[in-house]
Amino acid sequence: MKDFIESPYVRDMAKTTNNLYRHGWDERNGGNVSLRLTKEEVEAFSGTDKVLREIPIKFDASELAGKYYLVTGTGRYFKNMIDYPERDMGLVRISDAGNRVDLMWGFNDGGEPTSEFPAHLMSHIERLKQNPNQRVIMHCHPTNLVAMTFTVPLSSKRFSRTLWKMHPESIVVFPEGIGVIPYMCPGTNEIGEKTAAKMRDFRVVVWPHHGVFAAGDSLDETYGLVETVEKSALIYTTIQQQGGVILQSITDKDFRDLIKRFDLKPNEEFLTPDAATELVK
Ligand code: 2HA
Ligand code: ZN
Repeated sequence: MKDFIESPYVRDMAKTTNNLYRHGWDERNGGNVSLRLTKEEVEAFSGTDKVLREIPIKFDASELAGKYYLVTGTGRYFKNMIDYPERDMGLVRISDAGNRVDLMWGFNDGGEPTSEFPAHLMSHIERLKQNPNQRVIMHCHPTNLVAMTFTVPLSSKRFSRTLWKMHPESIVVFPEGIGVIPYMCPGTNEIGEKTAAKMRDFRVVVWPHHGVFAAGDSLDETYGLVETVEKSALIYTTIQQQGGVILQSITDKDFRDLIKRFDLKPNEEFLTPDAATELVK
């Protein structure tokens, strides 16, 4: 039996956090990721069968009792995670009472889960209700999307339609659109609650002037979702640098063609243009 450090989960987490760093979306200790694993997946590797430490959490996670999460550590740099996985990430199991986690592997210098862990767990609860295959919550700071939160009105519809119009891939990859919450203090249960509420309808929730929370079935898929959102935000930013005058764009008729071609179930409310949310007048 291989040790947990040799599992594909640790390797994929190390690779993903490294990609997030190299993309410039997770400077210093910015960003955090959690990946749900099943009991069977954990038990297929050695070194995960005893509780190393009990770590209290400031949120009632009893709905997730017994579930396992591989999660990045508070204060850890994504730049380093690939070299020090056993120090900078940990495998935790939610206790039956939901008020602490059992550390099963990792955080070997005394570390603890990310400061955004309550927001992750609240989002996991909501995404599991929508789709039991959802396993990943990813928080990062994609530059162009964050920049847009200073210049574009903070409306989910406005952001969604603007990004959809930047590239045909956008409506294909996030047909439900993206959610935007007001600016709030990070690391609090309040921002976690607001984020999770939006996760009912969206896999991507924008934190204005800060970053994004994204959900998905796998690390690769969640990363790809953020990549697609950020690519559209980069195109938007580049348009502004070219003078900002839009002469032509992807139209609502083009959306209809994409919906038909890719058999999409888009957010109907966001499909209807209204004056307040239009990019191209
Ligand atoms: O983990 O990005 O929002 C560091 C952060 C907090
Ligand atoms: Zn952050």
